Amino acid sequence: MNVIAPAPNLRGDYASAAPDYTLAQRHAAIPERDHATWRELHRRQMVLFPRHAARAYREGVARLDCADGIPDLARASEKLRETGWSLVAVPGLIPEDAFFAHLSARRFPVTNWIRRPEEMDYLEEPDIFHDFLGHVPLLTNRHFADFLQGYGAVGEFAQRHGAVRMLARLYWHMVEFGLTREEGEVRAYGAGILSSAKETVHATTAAHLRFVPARVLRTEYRIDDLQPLYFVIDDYSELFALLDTLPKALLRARDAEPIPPGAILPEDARL
Ligand code: HBI
Ligand code: FE
Repeated sequence: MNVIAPAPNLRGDYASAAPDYTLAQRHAAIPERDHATWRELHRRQMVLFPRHAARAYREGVARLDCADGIPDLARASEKLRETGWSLVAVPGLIPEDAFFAHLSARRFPVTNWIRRPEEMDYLEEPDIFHDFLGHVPLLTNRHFADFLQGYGAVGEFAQRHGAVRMLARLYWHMVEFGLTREEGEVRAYGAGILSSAKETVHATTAAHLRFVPARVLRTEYRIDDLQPLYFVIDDYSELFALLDTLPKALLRARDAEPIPPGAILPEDARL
């Protein structure tokens, strides 16, 4: 109880959260107008997915079957049994150590509130639409699900070695804004892309670079605009495979010069 918000301007109910920042979702108490906001956001994104979203993501969305309103997190967790993940409700952004601890225990923190109707196109904090429709579908994919747990487990190392920033870049460029290639077509799987109508259309037509882990760990990002540049994998197993060498790669990235957002280097492989 009496947990402190990670930043004073966050809108979630941090006072009701447990020390691990979880709280009860209270699904039955969600007002109808919030379900209506969900349905409209969901409908708008579904139209874009056949053309822009990766296959594994679309399969996950179908599995979750959540067009009718804000999902009940306990019931949705049952659909993640195969990959061993469960969903927990949180008030919003939580401190890094708590976030990493949840991921390394295969618990995905989902914000328990949804945006206001005037924020359909953009809001600064993640809400349940971003957290759930953006992130949860890929938790049905074994390689991605294993990668995300491993990402969380490396968090403690990163904190001890002053490399959280580099680790956060990996999350940003791959978990939030990652793309993959399917039969020669670039498709989105990142949550920041697929929870935003504008970014969904932009991402598949913007500048693309082949995913190179060391490059991504050095690449800074902006949080207030469409991304100028995206990194493309061929398979989710590439993310899992990089975990073994991630601690060393974080230290190298920490000691290297950062690359500004959108910069293209002579050695970069454009797609
Ligand atoms: N908390 N709820 C929530 N969601 C996030 O994506 C999140 C967070 N806290 C910290 C954080 N992300 C990042 O700083 C880490 O990925 C590094
Ligand atoms: Fe996110």
